[in-house]
Amino acid sequence: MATLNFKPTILTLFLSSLLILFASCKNDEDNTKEAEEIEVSQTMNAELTAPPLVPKPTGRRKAKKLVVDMEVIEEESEMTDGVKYVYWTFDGTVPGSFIRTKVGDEVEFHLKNHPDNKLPHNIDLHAVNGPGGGAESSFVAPGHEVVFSFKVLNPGLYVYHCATAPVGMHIANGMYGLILVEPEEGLPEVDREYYIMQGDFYTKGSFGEPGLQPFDMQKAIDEDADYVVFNGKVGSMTGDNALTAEVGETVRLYVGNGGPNLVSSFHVIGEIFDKVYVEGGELVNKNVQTTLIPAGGAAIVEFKIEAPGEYILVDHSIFRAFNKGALAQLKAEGKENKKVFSGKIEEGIYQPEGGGIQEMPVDEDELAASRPSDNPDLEEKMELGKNIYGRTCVACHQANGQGIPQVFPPLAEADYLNEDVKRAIDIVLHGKSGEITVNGETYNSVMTAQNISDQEVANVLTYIYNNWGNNGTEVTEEMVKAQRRN
Ligand code: HEC
Ligand SMILES: [Cu+2]
Repeated sequence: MATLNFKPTILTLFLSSLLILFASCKNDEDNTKEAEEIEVSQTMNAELTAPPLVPKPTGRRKAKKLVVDMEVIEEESEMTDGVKYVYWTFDGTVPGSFIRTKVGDEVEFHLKNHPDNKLPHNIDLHAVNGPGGGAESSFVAPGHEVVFSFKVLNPGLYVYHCATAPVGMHIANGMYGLILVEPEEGLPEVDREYYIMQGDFYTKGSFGEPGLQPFDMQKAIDEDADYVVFNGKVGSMTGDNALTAEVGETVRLYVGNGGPNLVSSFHVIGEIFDKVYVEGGELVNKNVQTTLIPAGGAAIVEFKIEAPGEYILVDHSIFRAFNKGALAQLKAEGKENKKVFSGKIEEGIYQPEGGGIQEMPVDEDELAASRPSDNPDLEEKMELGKNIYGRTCVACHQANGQGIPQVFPPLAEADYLNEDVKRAIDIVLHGKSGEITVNGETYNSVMTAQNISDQEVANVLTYIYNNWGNNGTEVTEEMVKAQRRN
């Protein structure tokens, strides 16, 4: 009996798999075909948002004629403290406004080029089925406006960018953004959504060199980036601008990479991506630590926040994170979940290397202007110290001196600090490595010597000692000089 049944079974299997194969091929073709056939009901102005915000989900709404209104703006802005750059932008931000559509929408795109601009621009949307992604039809000179339209057929997260020659230069100056095409039924609901885009920048001066920095074509050709940043500048999402979420919430990040050159190894320190829509398409991967985001590509990542604290978003090509700016923060508030957090996290905490981590520029003019009187009073010292803290120490020791568990020791209510002021001065002057214990936790990492004047050391330490529950020591320039001689 068994042998008799064998052949028909195999044959049935074979035939049915053929059928499935055939059906699924047919299905794929049908998808865009069907999308083409979707009727649009009304006209609606697209909600556009500046990063890191995302427009409202399309939910169950029907396909519409969606009017997108964008303006190209060339403007000077800040790359990092004391460093300026002339950005070319869609809507005045890097990345440009987030566009949210759904399959079947007919997008009527209005692209304006501000009359104060110097150059023509255009837009190539990767969500477009058509030559140049709209580039040819959207070429627009300063003081003009063009209109073109397209129907969105394929769901996914797509990059748009300027494609005017020299293309690399327009992208390098910040001309990119994301357009999301939701499936007809919409994406599953989540609690928070954010918009993040990485980009590499090439400047005449090296990282942190103050002043207005022009674009450096040769470095761009050599792919030798001075800045690798999220959302157009160093610290766009740190400190007061950090992303936020609450414990128990699901977070969805729309992550793009404008390039022009570098591929991003996108990672969140302390989290695991529950879901990744690989390359922004339909394929969902689960339980991912680091996802690759090509230049001119994107990914959607989702995770649930299990424990409160700070999560650090990085390009895990890690020198880019700690030395070129590719670092952002997500702060999660809520109840401790000891069970989850005392267990192992994804890959252990990264042991940062000391070398020039986030070494912030010193602007000589700014310094001169802020030179205090010969005998600054405590209030003045606190003010100056706060500035220095914000410029140099905050990157590691964090906004309220709380540090980062296992990586950067706290300066708030820190027994190690309060025990010995000479030792603290020494650490700022000469750096520190080897194991130390602060508030019962051991740290074994490297702090590089801080390249700041004696007076600045005095001010910043005075600020720290007179804050966050520390013992109120006032550190004088003389005390620092004495340690410097030691
Ligand atoms: C690049 C990251 C980084 C920067 C910037 C940095 N530190 Fe640190 N700091 C560390 C690390 C790491 C340690 C622990 C070193 C070890 O494990 O031996 C440390 C230790 C310390 C300590 C002793 C431990 C404690 O908690 O009291 C003090 C004091 C301190 N830093 C002050 C400062 C001050 C002031 C600044 C700014 C002027 C600063 N640090 C900038 C990384 C940094
Ligand atoms: Cu352009």
